[in-house]
Amino acid sequence: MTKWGFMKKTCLSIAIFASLLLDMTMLRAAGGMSGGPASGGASVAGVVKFQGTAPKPTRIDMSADPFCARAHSSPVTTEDLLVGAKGGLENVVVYISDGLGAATFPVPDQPAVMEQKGCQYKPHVLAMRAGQKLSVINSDATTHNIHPMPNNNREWNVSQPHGVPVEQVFAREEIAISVKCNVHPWMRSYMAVIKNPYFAVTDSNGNFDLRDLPPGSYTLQAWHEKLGSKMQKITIGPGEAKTVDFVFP
Ligand SMILES: [Cu+2]
Repeated sequence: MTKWGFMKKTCLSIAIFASLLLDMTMLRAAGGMSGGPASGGASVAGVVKFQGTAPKPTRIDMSADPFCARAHSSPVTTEDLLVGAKGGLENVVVYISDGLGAATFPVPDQPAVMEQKGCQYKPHVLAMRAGQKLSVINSDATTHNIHPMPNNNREWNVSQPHGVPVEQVFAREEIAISVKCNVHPWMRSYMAVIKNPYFAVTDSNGNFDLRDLPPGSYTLQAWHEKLGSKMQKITIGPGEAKTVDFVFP
C-alpha cells in the first residue's frame, strides 16, 4: 500500500470509529431506542414451544432464477415452521393485544428494515410499529417485486431492481401481513404491525422478552404464520419480572 493509501485508510477508520462513538452517545442520551418504551418498568419473558414432532423443512428450488440458485452454496429450506433443538418455536410474534387502554406511544424514528438477500426475506417475520417507516432493501443483483397483501392496510405492489430503495408505512395494526414476490414464487414473509411498543419475534430457541412495561393487566398474544394464535391474560406489578410460556400447536 502506498503511504497516501495508508493515510486515507487510517482517516476512514478514525471517521467510522468517531461516528460510532457519536451514535452510541446519542442512543444513551435518548434512553435507548428513541420512541421506545419508558425505562424502569416490568418485564414479561418466556419461551414459545412446539409440542410433538416438527415436520422437517422442505427444500426450495430456486432454479427458475439462475441468480438466486447461484447465491447459495448449500440447499435452502422453507422457514414457515422452524423448531429449535429444545422445541423452541422461531418467528412467533408475541405482543400485548389488550390492556393498554387509550395510551399512545411515540413511534421510533428508525425504520424497520426488510432485506431481500439470496432471494429470501431477512427477516422472515418482521415486527414493527403502526406508522413506523418501513425500508425495503434489495441486496440481490436481480429484480424483486415486493407485494404485501394486507386486510387492514393499504395494499401496494412494487418492482424493486437492485439498489433502489423502497419506503412505505403501514398505518394500522395488523398481525400479520403476508408478503410475496411476484417474480419468485417461493419468497414469502410476514410483517406484523403493532400499535404499541410491547412486542417481540421469538429467536431460534423460541425466546421472547418484552421490557419496560407499565404495571397492569394485559392480554398477551402469540401469533405464528402456520399455527395461528394463542393468548394468555397476565397481571404484572411495578418492576415485576414475569415468566410466561406458550405451547403450540
Ligand atoms: Cu423476488
